[in-house]
Amino acid sequence: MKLVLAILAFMAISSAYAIGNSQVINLIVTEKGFVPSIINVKAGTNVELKITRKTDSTCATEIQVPSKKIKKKLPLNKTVSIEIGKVEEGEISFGCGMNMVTGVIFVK
Ligand SMILES: [Cu+2]
Repeated sequence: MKLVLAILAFMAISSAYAIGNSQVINLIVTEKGFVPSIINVKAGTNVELKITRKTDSTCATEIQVPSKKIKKKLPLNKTVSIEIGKVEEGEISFGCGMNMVTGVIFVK
């Protein structure tokens, strides 16, 4: 029982979880920007971002992942899904439309 509770607590805290060979990262946009803004994932997995913008007090009303040529609008309080695809070791940066609010995915 204690173990189950520990696992549930871990799942609640962790913003990243793995399903087979893919990883889903839940992000929110707040006044502070992308939360979390630093993300760690495992190389060789398929990465999907699920982003929910929670505030209008941000210029991050869209997200772009320049290295993947991805750009998507982030409507308020709607979860937007972005398939990054299979990732290799390195860094993938993302940001708002003007790249002022940013974040990084570290792939190890
Ligand atoms: Cu911006």
